[in-house]
Amino acid sequence: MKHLVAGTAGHIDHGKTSLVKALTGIDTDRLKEEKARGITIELGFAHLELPGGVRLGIVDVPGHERFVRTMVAGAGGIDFVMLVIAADEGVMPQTREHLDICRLLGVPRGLVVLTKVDLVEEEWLGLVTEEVREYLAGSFLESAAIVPVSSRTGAGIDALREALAQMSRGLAEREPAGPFRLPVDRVFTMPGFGTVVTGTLWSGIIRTGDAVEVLPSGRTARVRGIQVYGRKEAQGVAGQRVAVNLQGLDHDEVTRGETLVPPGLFRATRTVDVHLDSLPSSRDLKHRSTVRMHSGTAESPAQVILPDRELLRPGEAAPAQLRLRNPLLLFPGDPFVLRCYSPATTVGGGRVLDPAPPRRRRRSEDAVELITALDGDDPQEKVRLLVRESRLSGIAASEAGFRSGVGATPLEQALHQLLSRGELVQVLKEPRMLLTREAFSELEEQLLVALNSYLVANPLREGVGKEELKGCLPKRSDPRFFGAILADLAREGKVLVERDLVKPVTEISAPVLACEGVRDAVAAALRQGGIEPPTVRELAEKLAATEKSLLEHLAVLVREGRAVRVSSGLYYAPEPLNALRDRLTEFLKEQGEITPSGFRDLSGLSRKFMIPVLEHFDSTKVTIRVGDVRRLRRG
Ligand SMILES: Nc1nc2c(ncn2[C@@H]2O[C@H](COP(=O)(O)OP(=O)(O)O)[C@@H](O)[C@H]2O)c(=O)[nH]1
Ligand SMILES: [Mg+2]
Repeated sequence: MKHLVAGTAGHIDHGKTSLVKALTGIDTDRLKEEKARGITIELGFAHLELPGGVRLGIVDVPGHERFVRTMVAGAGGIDFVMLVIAADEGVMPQTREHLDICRLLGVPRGLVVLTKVDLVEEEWLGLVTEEVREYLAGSFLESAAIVPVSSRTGAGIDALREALAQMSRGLAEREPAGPFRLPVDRVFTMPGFGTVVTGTLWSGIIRTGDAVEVLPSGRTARVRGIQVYGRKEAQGVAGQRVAVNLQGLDHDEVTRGETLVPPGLFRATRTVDVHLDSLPSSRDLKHRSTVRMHSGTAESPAQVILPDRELLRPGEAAPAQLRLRNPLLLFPGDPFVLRCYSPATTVGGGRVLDPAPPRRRRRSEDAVELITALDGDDPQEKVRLLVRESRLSGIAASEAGFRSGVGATPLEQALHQLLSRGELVQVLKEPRMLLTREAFSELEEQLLVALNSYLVANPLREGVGKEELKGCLPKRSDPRFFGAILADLAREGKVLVERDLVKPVTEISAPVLACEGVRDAVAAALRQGGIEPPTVRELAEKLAATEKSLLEHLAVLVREGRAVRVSSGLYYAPEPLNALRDRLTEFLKEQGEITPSGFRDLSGLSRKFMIPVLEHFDSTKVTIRVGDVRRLRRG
């Protein structure tokens, strides 16, 4: 059995509800007020079986201009439209508006039913048919069948049933792919059962026992039972009209406009990027104007942001951002309609391109490029530009899929290409986070700068702790990116990672060398030490630095003539060392030679200093060692 859903459309009193009754035997005007006033206020639902194994659900919509919003709710999700035009009146305002809405909602096909033919002459019928044909020229119903009927006499109803069967044969059932999605169009309570919601299932399969989340409210419930066209079923499938009995939810806790989805997968949004078509019959739509957005069974006041112009003229199309007062659950590709407040007319509509874009600067070329790509059909370009827009924050692969509407398989293919070409970098596995190569390099750069600045500020350290460096990532970036960035820096030989410490590799001491303050401190410590200065090890302890970095500082001080290397671990300030030399040469001039213990007495140095100093004077050719004594070396 093939399941399809058709919707009625057309001006009030043109005979839509009567037609549905003539076709199905079901009176869809159930409300007391509807009976009393003879008009449709709420959506009505009926169904019939057509030859060829088709079960056709019919959504009967109100034609009154005050209830266009209800019509929009009913027209969402239909497979084709029956445009009802009374033969005695012809095309009227809501005939036009409903046809516009169907076009904007992307209803793909339909047929036209000329009703009340019992009220007109044969000749008049010919004229009206011609008028209707002319009116439809250029629209998606241009070559649709026009079927004359009378619901009163039953004339033409069989022919209509045949036309419906033929149309249905040419239409494919919806693929029940993806998670289920049921925009609620009615809520009521059934004595003994509790809350029941109905709707046209847009995608997936909903089963008895399923957990559901109601969005945007976020309430959860469980499916206690399902009916499809009045019959109990274990499941409802995309394209069917279903009634779902919900457990754990009062009837006032869910309303029309909300959507049932599996829990935890989706979120409602207040900002959407869209492709916006303005109706040729509408008026100028200004940047920042407030309209009403209708999509599925939901609606919200919305502000229109035009990123690349001030004004959308009738008949033009443009990228736009809609800022919604109420959060709605929207998906890429969802059709929508925009209506003005006063007069309450339909001004345009289009398709959702990105259900969760950031707010951005207007006139951003990048943004327009992204929206345009999302409007196209190149999954790779969509993904690439979404990742580019995420800049240093990166974007999860699943989010790129959600925002672009690119399905799982094409998404994988696109990612595979982009990653293997190196245009994108995966920085995290779970969730799978993506950055562009440029953003990744920028983060690497920022870490290197942070590392260097740290070493300038802490000149006696030779590296930065990992945790400390991680904290240097920009706030927009996820600290969890750190691992991938550091690994890449190490792989490229830009840093050395030693256990918990990250060190620069090349020109290791450039920032350290630049630091005058540290060297001043070292030079001062040596001067203060006089003839018994702190050793390198002691200096390192005192200044909380590594010996390695101190040796770098000392090497510079030696070059600058501010320190003298006496042994590998001992440096002197020049003045006290020169004083020692002077005293020694004076002594040797008078005495000729000196023993180590003699030098100890002369200088007052302890053994620890005395030997290296004596050896230093030997190597600098002040003295010459002869056996156990030193003599002046004569140049
Ligand atoms: N003579 C005649 N009257 C009709 C026909 N179809 C509907 N009507 C009448 O037109 C009025 C409006 O019909 P209804 O189905 O409620 O129109 P809707 O507003 O489009 O749903 C009612 O009084 C109907 O009885 C028809 O085929 N022939
Ligand atoms: Mg009606």
